Formats: sequence, structure tokens, C-alpha cells
Amino acid sequence: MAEKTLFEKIRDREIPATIVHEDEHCLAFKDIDPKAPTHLLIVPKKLIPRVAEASAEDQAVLGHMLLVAGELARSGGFAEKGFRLVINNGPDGGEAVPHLHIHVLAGRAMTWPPG
Ligand code: D5M
Repeated sequence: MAEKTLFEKIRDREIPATIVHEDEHCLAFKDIDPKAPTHLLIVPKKLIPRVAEASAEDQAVLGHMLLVAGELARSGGFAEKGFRLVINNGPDGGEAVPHLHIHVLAGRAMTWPPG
């Protein structure tokens, strides 16, 4: 059996994390190396390595994760001021953990283009 990803270990409570949301499809927790005053990661419970490897059967969970991002923005009080969602895919995309995740960044003005 393949070694669990870091985020599967967080899902299975083998590694501690500050979990702020959990439901049957995904969980959200604080990024350990925050790049903004609020920096959360939304992770599917099912291992999908990256967007480029998602398939049609993942459509519902991927859509659900975006809705969770909106819920977290509203409940966290940063929906009105704004926030940024980021998904890094592959080496040039800056992906470090091969388990799809949406970064939720808020609490400061973001710049464009991203680095
Ligand atoms: O982002 C991977 C992200 O995962 C990066 O922002 C740090 C975060 N990270 C790494 N280890 C942990 C733990 N243990 N808890 C919480 N967050 C973590 P990527 O898009 O793959 O570069």
C-alpha cells in the first residue's frame, strides 16, 4: 500500500493540525507556514493528487470544496473584504504536497500577478 500523503495523515489524525472544518467530503485546517493573516487549506478526504489528475467522478467534491471556501470566508468574517483561493499544480505551479488542496488566503491585500 502506498505511503499516506501528509494530508491523509492529518485527515486520519496521525499528524496534528488546527482543523477548522470537517464534513464527509473534505476538511480545512490552518496552514503551518501562513502566507497571510488567515491561511487555510481545504483538502478532499479522498486522495486526488492534483487538478491535472482529477476525473469526472471528482466533480462533486471539487465543487463542494469551493462552496466550503465561501462558507469559511463568511464565517471567518473576510468574505466582504476579499480573499484569494490558490491551487498549485505540479513543479512550476509550486506544488509541494501531492494531495490536492485549495489555499484560502485573507487578511491582507493580495498583489497581482502572483510570484
Ligand atoms: O502547499 C502545501 C502547503 O502545506 C504549504 O503552504 C505548507 C502546508 N503544510 C505543510 N505541512 C503542513 C502541516 N503539517 N500542517 C499544515 N499545513 C502544512 P503547496 O500548494 O503544495 O505548495
